[in-house]
Amino acid sequence: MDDEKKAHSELGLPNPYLNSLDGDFLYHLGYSSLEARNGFTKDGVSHSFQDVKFVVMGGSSGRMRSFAEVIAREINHPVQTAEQLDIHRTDRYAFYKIGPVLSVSHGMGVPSITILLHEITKLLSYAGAKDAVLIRIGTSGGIGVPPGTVVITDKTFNGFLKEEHELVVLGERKVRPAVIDQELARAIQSSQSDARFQTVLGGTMCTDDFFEGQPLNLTPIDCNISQGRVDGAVCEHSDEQKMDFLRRAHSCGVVNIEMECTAMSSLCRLTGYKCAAVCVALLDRLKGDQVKIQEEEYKSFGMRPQSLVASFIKSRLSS
Ligand code: R2B
Ligand code: URA
Repeated sequence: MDDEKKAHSELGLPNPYLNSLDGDFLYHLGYSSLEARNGFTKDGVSHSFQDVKFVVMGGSSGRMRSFAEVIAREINHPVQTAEQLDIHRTDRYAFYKIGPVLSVSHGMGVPSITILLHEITKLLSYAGAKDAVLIRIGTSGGIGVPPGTVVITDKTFNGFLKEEHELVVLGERKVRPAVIDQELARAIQSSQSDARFQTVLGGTMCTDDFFEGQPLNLTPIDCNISQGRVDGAVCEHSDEQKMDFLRRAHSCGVVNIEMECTAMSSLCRLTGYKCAAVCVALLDRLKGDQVKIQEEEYKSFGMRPQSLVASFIKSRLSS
């Protein structure tokens, strides 16, 4: 189907085939379109997705369990324990509902977050929660920023340093714009209440691999060095090439590297949801590749995006 002629479904999502589905089962979440529309029951209590205003996503299930409790405290939710807030139906993604906030894990990398984004945006649309915002809280490798800095993404780049997301559909390469909401990024930065850490607005590069590069039929020298690590099980580029690439990325405005942001920004642009990425830098990649961080520091760094996003949600809910 031609991009320009693409019809929207009655839901407002850019897929006309959704109109003819006789019920839609969101297989990886374990909820149906009927439950998204009408609500569901847990422990004898009725819940609805219609009131969802924020979907906070992060790679690990533990982080999203922690965030469920953090946000419950911040917004004085009547239920405060993760066990009671837990609404997961499958083992694929951790899933908590804290009033108007969903706390969901997305796993590692573009394929994993993409599946979640398709299902969660359908869930929100079936429920009529069309103005919900999606925020990824995560970890990343910094470029030219000290470890512990929280980066709020204002541009999302792929491994070619383009503000695009590439995918292969029906045997052909498809390129979609990967742009992110500036106003939301600035609003998150200005809601910081804990002054014990630095935040920066900056570019985030999304890669399909933590170590070498993306699994495309290109040599790394074609500039697609991606995270460019030289400490993977395989490495076919030199440390000098890595440093050249990281410096080039930095000169394009990239201040951190992670593995999901272009998929999120491009899919959210198409589905009409605003999104943001708030990731702490665990290391400065200009100084090395190994993530050698003490457990206590890792935990405290990991809490920073949670604290910032909790302040943002609290301020939005009280305004
Ligand atoms: C950041 O950290 C993970 C890899 O360690 C990945 O999910 C990401 O984006
Ligand atoms: N996550 C990444 O994707 N890269 C890093 O260097 C650290 C965390």
